[in-house]
Amino acid sequence: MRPGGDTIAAVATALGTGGVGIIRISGSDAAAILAKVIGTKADALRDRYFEYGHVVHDGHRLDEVLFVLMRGPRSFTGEDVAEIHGHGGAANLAELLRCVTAAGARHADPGEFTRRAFENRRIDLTRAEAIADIVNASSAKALRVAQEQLAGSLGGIVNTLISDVVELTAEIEAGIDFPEDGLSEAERIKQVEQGNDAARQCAVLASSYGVGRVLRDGVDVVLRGAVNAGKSSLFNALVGKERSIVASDGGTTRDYVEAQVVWQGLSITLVDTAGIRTTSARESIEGQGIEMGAARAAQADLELFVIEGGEESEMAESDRILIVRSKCDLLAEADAGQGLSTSAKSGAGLEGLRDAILARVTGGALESAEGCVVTNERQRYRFEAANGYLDAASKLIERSAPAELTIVELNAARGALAEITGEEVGDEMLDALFSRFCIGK
Ligand SMILES: Nc1nc2c(ncn2[C@@H]2O[C@H](COP(=O)(O)OP(=O)(O)OP(=O)(O)O)[C@@H](O)[C@H]2O)c(=O)[nH]1
Ligand SMILES: [Mg+2]
Repeated sequence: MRPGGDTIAAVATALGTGGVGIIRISGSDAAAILAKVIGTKADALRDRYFEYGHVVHDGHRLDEVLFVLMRGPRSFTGEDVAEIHGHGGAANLAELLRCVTAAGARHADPGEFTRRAFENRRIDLTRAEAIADIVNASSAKALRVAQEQLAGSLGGIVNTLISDVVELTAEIEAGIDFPEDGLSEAERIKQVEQGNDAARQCAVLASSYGVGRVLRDGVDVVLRGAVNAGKSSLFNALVGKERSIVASDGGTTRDYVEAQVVWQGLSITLVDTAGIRTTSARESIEGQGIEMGAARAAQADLELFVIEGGEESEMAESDRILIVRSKCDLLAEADAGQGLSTSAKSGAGLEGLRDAILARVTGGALESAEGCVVTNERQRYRFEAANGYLDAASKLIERSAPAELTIVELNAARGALAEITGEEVGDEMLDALFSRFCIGK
């Protein structure tokens, strides 16, 4: 904790043109710096009052602004926080920020405001991470999960788990202090169940990361297949506009083409790639395109392998490969081959394809993920670790092992959980975590 650390400032709004842009200042000199740039006295500034004025530098009016001072500890960072709402636009905000730093503030590091909020115990780590997720949310579902986490849903669950573990530890410690009381069989079974129950909750949360990651980051879905298979036509039909060039001669798509869609609130990046065929050296541009497509497909969450209806697929369907038959409108009778039949021309099968893609990338868990889900790997690893320790503790209780051994496991579980909320966490981890934030957050 470092309340009253030096005073930091940054542009808090997105850079670019906009009606209004905000400079945020936090630290013990926030009031003095605000007063200086506005041309007033610090004790004339009222707490939590939105006021009108001008930022003046060297007797020269820089901008007409609204400003507010929020005295700590009832502020976002827990310190004195000032905001100057000027006109948007990168040049104007850069001038205002220069004026604020000339008055004594230092440029904030990425995520430094949120880090101060965490260090001054205004928010726990799950809520700090939720702020970054809200800012970066690219779909409605990602936003909802992040908003729930900001509201404290995950932090609340972790705190309940921690108290359960602490309670179980206390019971077991009592057994060491008063061995003569002994532990009845029923009590022992109850303790095993408590341990198992907490372990199970940790396992469920850890595995929710599969859906959480998809909700937060969206997924990449790549269309691949032989030249002329109808990939670009299918891509355009799924995107809903003529984004990729379609032509009857093979080798039309060279570079890969990307487009973002949002289906059922989930962000999906569709990627069209160059058709696969053996190319001679003369056609090496196409060869490079094919290689780029293969590399892009290797990073994707799901590959749609497109084959023309009626043809045999040389590719086997798997967890990350979905076989899609194109041009089914050209077939006289329904195609009973492997994969989903579609037609970019008639639109047949497209709805089914969308559903199949969503089912694949979410493991069918999209709807059940309405509650609390884990959205980052850091949290997942800690829940997995806690699950392991709790499982070990339960097994020790079950076979009446010495209480000291069980307590070691329970303490480790509590430690792993406390790292999720940030109660027990090292500076290195905080540095890594907050450096991923953008400046001004
Ligand atoms: N009848 C019919 N023709 C289609 C359909 N989809 C694509 N085609 C035709 O098939 C040809 C190739 O389509 P593209 O979408 O360019 O195929 P591609 O797989 O992207 O081809 P490359 O980029 O060259 O590998 C074009 O002449 C399209 O009009 C469809 O659903 N029905
Ligand atoms: Mg193409």
